[in-house]
Amino acid sequence: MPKIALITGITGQDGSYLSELLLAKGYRVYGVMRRSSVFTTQRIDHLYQDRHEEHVRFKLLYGDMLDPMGLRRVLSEVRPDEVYNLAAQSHVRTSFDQPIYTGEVVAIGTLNLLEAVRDYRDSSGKDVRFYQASSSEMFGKVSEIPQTERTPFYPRSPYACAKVYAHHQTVNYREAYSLFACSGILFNHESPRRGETFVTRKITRAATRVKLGLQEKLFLGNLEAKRDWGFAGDYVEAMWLMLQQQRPDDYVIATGETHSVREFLELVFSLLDLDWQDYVEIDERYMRPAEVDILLGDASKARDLLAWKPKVNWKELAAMMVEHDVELAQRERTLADAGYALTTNAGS
Ligand code: NAP
Ligand code: F7E
Repeated sequence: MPKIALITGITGQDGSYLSELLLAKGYRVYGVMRRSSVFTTQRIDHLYQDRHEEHVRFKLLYGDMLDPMGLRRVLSEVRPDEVYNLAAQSHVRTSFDQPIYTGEVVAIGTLNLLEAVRDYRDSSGKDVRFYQASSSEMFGKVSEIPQTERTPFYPRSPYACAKVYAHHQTVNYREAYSLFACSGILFNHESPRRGETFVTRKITRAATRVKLGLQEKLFLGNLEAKRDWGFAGDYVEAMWLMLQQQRPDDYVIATGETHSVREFLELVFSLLDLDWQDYVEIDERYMRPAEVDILLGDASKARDLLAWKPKVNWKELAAMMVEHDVELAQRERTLADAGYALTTNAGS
C-alpha cells in the first residue's frame, strides 16, 4: 500500500515542491486548500493535469486552519500516515498589519490541527506522524551566531511570536501525548515559485522586468538585513527525512551562509548586466517596526542525523530564479507589444 500524506498549505511554494517529492516517492498526496474567488493552484496545476497515475495519487480537499471541525473531517476522510503542516499567513511585514489574524492562522490553526491529529491517531490506532513548519524568524534578535536548535528564541514580529507558540505546542504534543511530531526550523528558502512579495523574488521579478523595459524602478526597504537563503526544493527533502527517523525531533535546516539584501541585489542585477543603483529606491513602507538583522543557521544536526545537506548554493539559486523570471518577463513583453495592459505585484 502506498503511504498517504496530507499537506496543509498545498498551494504555497513549499507545498508544491513537497508534493512533487512525495509523488516521486510513490505516496498518495492529499492537499488542503482554502476556497478562493480566484485560482490559487498555479504552483500545483502541473501535478493535477497529469491524467495518468500521478493524477489519481494527487487530490485536493477544501479546508481552513481556522475551521477545526473541517480539519477533523479531512483527517478521517484521508486517513494519512504523515501530516505536513505548511499552512500559514507567512509574510512577516503583513503580520504587523494583521497580527490577530496571523496569530489565529499560525498559532491557533496549528493547535487545531494538532488536536485533530491526536484524536485521529487515538481513534484510528494509526501511528500518524506530524511535521510543523517552524521558522528561523523565531530566533529574531539573535543571541548567538550561528543559530542552532539550542539557540533561545527572541521573536520580533507577530508572525514569529505565533510560530514560537506553534513550535512549543508541537514539542508539547510530542512530550505530553507521545505524538510523533517534528519541527523543522527552516531558514529562508526561495525558488522560482517564491511569492512575489518576498524580497528575493521581488528583486528577480523587478530586475528581469527592468531588463525587458517593463518596469523602471524597484522600491525596497532595509537593504542591510542578512539572511541565510537556500533552495526550497532542497528544504522539503529535509521535512520528509525528519518523519522517516526512529524518533521525533527538531532540526535546523540552513545553508550556513548569510548575505545581505544589498548583496542579493548586486548579484541579481549583475547577472543581467545592470547596475542596481540606477533602479532601486528606498521606500519607508517596506521597513518593519522591528527587524531581524541577521540570520545564519548551523544545520550540523540535520547533516549528522538526517544525512541532509543543501545541493543548491546562493549563486545558483539566484541564477535559477533569474532564468525563470527572464522567461516570464519575455512572455509579458510579448503581451505588452500586442497591446495588453500588464499588472505586477507591487506588494510588501
Ligand atoms: P507560502 O507560499 O506563503 O504558502 C502558505 C500556504 O498556506 C498557502 O498554500 C496558503 O494558501 C496557505 N494558507 C494560508 N492561510 C491559510 C488558512 N487559513 N487555512 C489554510 N491554508 C492557509 O509559504 P511557504 O514559503 O510555502 O512556506 C510554507 C510554510 O513554511 C509556512 O508555514 C511558512 O510560514 C513556513 N516557513 C517558510 C519559510 C520560507 O523561507 N519559505 C521559512 C521558514 C518557515 P493560499 O494559496 O490560499 O494563500
Ligand atoms: O524579507 C528585507 C526585510 O519578506 C527578508 C518568510 O518566508 O522567511 C521569510 O521571512 C528581508 C527582511 O523574508 C524588502 O526587511 C527589504 O529583512 O523576503 P522577506 P523574511 O521576513 O525573512 C522566514 C524564514 C519565514 O519564516 C517567513 O515565512 O528583506 N526587505 N526590502 C524586504 N522584504 C520584503 N518582503 N520586501 C521589501 O521590499
